[in-house]
Amino acid sequence: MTNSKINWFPGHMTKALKEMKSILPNIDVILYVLDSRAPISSINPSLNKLAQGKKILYVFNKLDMADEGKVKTIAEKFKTNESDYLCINSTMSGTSNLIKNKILVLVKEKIEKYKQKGIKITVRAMVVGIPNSGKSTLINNLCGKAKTITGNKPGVTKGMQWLNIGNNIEICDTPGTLYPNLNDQKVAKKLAFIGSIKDNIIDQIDLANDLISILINQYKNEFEKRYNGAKTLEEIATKRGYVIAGGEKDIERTAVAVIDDFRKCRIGRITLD
Ligand SMILES: Nc1nc2c(ncn2[C@@H]2O[C@H](COP(=O)(O)OP(=O)(O)O)[C@@H](O)[C@H]2O)c(=O)[nH]1
Ligand SMILES: [Mg+2]
Repeated sequence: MTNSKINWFPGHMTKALKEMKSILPNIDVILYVLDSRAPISSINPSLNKLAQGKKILYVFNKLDMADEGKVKTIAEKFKTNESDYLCINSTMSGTSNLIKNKILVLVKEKIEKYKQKGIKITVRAMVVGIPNSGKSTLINNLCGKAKTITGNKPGVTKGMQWLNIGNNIEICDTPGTLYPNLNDQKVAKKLAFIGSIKDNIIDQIDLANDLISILINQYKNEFEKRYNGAKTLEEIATKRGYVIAGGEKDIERTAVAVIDDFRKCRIGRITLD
């Protein structure tokens, strides 16, 4: 790995987690949106501590861009008594019912318990995840023609709205943004590859070099096919004819192009854990 270090303002994370902590008592299920191209890196360990005892539905999102076999192998490990998973493309219609069904199964015991007392409960869910994981897309998909519910009901925090998505489920209209733990630079790099961390704080050449070494290691065939056997930024620049005036290779442009190829799935459907 190269030396350029990715930093983050820890203040963001502290504030987000504090907000989450105040809302969590009112939530039955957390919809934890992960980017299937780097699902393990999309997890914030601090939330897991806060979320102890809550039901969690891990949503492996952007499956259409990821290595499906690898994602499913990883996802299986997230199925416990307290949690389940779904691998989806949340831009597609039809995923809404899959999610609702999973939510109802996770909260089945609570629903049954109240049913025996003659009470029909409303299940409350909240969408959380790191920036760009697809939280807003998922909320839009779940809402359809949802009705907004506000008011002085217990459990309704000021300024927060609940949306009735049917099947006696309400979801919080604003997602909980989680900031990734960038103390681990390997995690930070993977999130930078998929575009979850703003490019302007990262050296693009370093980033592309790191991406290339991971891809050659894990997705050799796909990489060689895309770049016709070229293995370095220099070689790719030559193959592509990326030169600046004077005939010098344009490595910066090549780096940006490789990162863009990765993000647009032109190298293939890739998952980096
Ligand atoms: N291909 C694909 N793109 C998605 C998916 N979910 C979200 N996106 C795209 O990812 C980008 C970020 O999504 P957004 O919902 O704004 O993420 P948020 O920051 O977590 O709210 C947008 O361009 C979405 O269209 C998915 O399942 N597949
Ligand atoms: Mg959003």
